Amino acid sequence: SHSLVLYFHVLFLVMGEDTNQLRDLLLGLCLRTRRKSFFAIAAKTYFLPSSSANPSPQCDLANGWMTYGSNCYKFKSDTRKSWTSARHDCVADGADLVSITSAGENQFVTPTGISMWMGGHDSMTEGGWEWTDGSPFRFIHWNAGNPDDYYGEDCLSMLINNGYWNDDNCEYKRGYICKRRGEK
Ligand SMILES: [Ca+2]
Ligand SMILES: [Ca+2]
Repeated sequence: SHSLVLYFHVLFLVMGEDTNQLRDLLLGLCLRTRRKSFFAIAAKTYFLPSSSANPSPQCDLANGWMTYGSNCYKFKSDTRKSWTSARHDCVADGADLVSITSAGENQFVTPTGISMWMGGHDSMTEGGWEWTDGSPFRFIHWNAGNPDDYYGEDCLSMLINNGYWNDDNCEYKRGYICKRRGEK
């Protein structure tokens, strides 16, 4: 796979410093192909933690953002998107899909109406779960029997009411939760 690495190295140089764009491209390729290891090599080489830092010190409450701890959250329960489209919408809003790092945070975001997408995925390496915003994947809250990779489920959704997690079909259209860091 030396030629593959060389190919992405050239691509990296061509795209200059826009590593976010390259990371999204690689993530998209991992989601669309079964040959994960093929693209994971390049992805791991250039996959930098994404920057969802919020330069503003407060959450934009007037536009539907909510505050929990030092972060801002927006619940998109009126629209349905695939995991990739949902993530793009969060990124366009200066955020990322939500990451969960504590039981309190999990409880805060637990939906009541419909299942919601979160930022967890194992599309790079099967079973290697990670958050799109680069948070450590330490706190876990799997529903019984999951993750089961049922027909290749690689994207993380949260079940209604109990807040347990399901590895889910990335193409399903669901509501979603965006999060951005609200520190000064
Ligand atoms: Ca999986
Ligand atoms: Ca599952």
